[in-house]
Amino acid sequence: MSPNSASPVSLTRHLLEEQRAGRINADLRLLIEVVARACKSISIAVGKGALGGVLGDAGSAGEASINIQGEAQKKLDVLSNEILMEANAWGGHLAGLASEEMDHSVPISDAQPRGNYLLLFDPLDGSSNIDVNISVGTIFSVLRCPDGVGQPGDEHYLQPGTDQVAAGYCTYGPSTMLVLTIGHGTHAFTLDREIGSFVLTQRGMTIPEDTKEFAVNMSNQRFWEAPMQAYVGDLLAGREGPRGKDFNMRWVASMVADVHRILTRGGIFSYPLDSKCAAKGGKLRLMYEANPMAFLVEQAGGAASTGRQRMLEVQPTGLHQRVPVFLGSRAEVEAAVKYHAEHD
Ligand code: AHM
Ligand code: MG
Repeated sequence: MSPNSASPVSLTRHLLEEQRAGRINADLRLLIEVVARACKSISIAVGKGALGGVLGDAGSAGEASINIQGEAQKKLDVLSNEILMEANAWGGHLAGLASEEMDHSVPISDAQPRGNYLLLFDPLDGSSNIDVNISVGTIFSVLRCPDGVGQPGDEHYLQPGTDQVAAGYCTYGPSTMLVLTIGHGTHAFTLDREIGSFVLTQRGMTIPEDTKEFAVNMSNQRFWEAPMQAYVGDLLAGREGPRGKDFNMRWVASMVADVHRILTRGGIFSYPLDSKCAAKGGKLRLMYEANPMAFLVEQAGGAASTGRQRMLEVQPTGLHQRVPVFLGSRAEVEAAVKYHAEHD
């Protein structure tokens, strides 16, 4: 097929065009290609399901394997982490990597090809859904390694989300899709399984400003803070309540799938502070989940907040720090933030 404008645009061509336009350098382009390749491998492993012998918990002799988050790991959590680590450690574009599944970041050793970026990832988000064949995903974020740092430690990753140079996720659902931003819009690519490449299927995703759909785990309602109680109470009151419209609710319990729906048709996603997770600061992780999603959502015209602060401006204090999350349609996120301001 001739490379004219009507032919499908592969991820490779899209990134080369971004490089030619001066929006990305060759190193970052190649780093994203390596991440995308690793996601293809994860997609294959996830897609095999029970036939691949990869379902169920990791660990042996009845002993569950527990990660740094205190959560039992699935076999596919471990496998996905290994795939991303192996592909990227030798990619030549990184100074270090950090994963939701590992206690500390890993610097690229002198024996390996080295670059200037830091990669953070949640290798398989929503992994409680694996065994029931519901969408899961990989989330990633790219930062610059600070100048003059040879072997980056955990502290060098503690940069606010505004410093991200790229972020994205790959969703393993009915189709495998990669959604990416390098700070110039949010674009979606669908994996063409026959030719094995990601093809641009939505340029410039745009989240509708208003919505009638919210996503939250309602079973936590009694543990929420007062502003969240008031906000959701008014959503549930529907057209007779102060919001004056009926709201619908959706909750996949896979952040990637919930955020993908919101990027596609609008909505608000929230995982607020509750008395169960208050000591940890929230449920979702700032560096591996909230910041990359906030970057993607803002680049699609939406908003992302902790309820009290713009997500991307939070100064991280720990690699595995947790935060409350509200993101999606701009006007709805602003409404949720207003409830917090009024109740504080
Ligand atoms: P994980 O990284 O351990 O998979 O946890 C994150 C997931 C998100 O994908 C999802 O939004 C949330 O946890 C669901 O939480 P809950 O089971 O409390 O509804
Ligand atoms: Mg996760």
